[in-house]
Amino acid sequence: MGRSRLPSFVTGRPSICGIVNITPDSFSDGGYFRRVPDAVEHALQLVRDGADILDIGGESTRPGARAVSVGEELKRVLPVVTELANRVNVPLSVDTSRPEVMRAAVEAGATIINDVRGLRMPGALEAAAELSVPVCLMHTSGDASALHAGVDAVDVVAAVRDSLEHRRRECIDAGIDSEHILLDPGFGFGKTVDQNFALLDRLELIADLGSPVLVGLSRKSMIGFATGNGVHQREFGSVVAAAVAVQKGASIVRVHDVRATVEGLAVLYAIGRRKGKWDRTAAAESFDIP
Ligand code: 8Y7
Repeated sequence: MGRSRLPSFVTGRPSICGIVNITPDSFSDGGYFRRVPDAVEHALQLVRDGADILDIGGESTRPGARAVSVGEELKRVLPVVTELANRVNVPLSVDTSRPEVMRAAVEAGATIINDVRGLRMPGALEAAAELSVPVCLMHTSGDASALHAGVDAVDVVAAVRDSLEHRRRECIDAGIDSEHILLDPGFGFGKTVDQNFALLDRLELIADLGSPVLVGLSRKSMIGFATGNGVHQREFGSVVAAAVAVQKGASIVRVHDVRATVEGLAVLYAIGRRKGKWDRTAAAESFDIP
C-alpha cells in the first residue's frame, strides 16, 4: 500500500501523530502493548481514530528507564514497522536514536526519523543524512546519555530556541536537507514544570525559527501537575495542551489519545478554515468532521 497521506509539513495543515510504544516499561502504556501483534492492533486502532502519522518506538526514554540493546530495539521495532507499512497508508515515524535502527526501519518502510537525542549518538547524523528522510530534532539539555539533565537558564525559551537553531545548522552542514528538519522543544526532558509551561506559552518563538514544530505534551507530568490527575486521567488536559500548541504554530502533535485530539483540534480547524488557514485534516476527512 502506498503512503498517500502527506505529512502536515508538506500540506501546511497541523497533523496528529499517534504514539505506538513497544516497550514493557514505557511510563504510560507500560506493559500493555509489549507484544508485536498487540502493538500492530493498537496502531491500526489509532489510524481508525484518525491519526495522520504513527510514531513507533522500542526504547523507553522515561527518567531511569533501563537501557535496551540495539538487538532488542530492532526486534521490537522492525516487525511492527514492516507490518504497518503493508497495512496502513499513513507515514510511519521511527522513534530511535540509533543509526542501525534508523537504517533498518527506513528500509522496512518508515519515512520519518524521530530522535529525542537530536542525532547525537555516534553515526546517527551520518545515517540520517544518507537516508534522506524528514528528521525531528528534539531539544534536550544534556548530551546523548543525559536526556534529563536540567536546563539552567534565566530564559528557558530563548535557551531552547538558540539550541535548536544551532543544532539545525549543524545538521544542515552535515548534509541533511533543510526542508527535512522538524524542531521540537522537548517538553518534559530536563525541564521544570514552570519551564515547560513557559515553553508552551511562548511556542511561537520556536515556530518562528521557520522549521515545522512537533510537540509531545500528551499525558506528561506537566499535565498531571495542572490537573492533579494520574497518567491515565490526563486526556482532557492533554487535548487542551495540544490545541494551545497548534494555535501557537505547532505543525504536528504527538499524542496517545488520538480520537480525543481529533475532536478537540476539529474545533480549531473550524475556526482556522474560516480564515483560509487550514485545509481539512486527513483525520477530519476520515471521520467526516466538517
Ligand atoms: C517526545 C518524544 C517522547 C517528545 C518527540 C512520552 C519519543 C515520552 N516524548 N519525541 N518521545 N517529542 N519528538 O511521554 O516530546 O511520550 S517519549
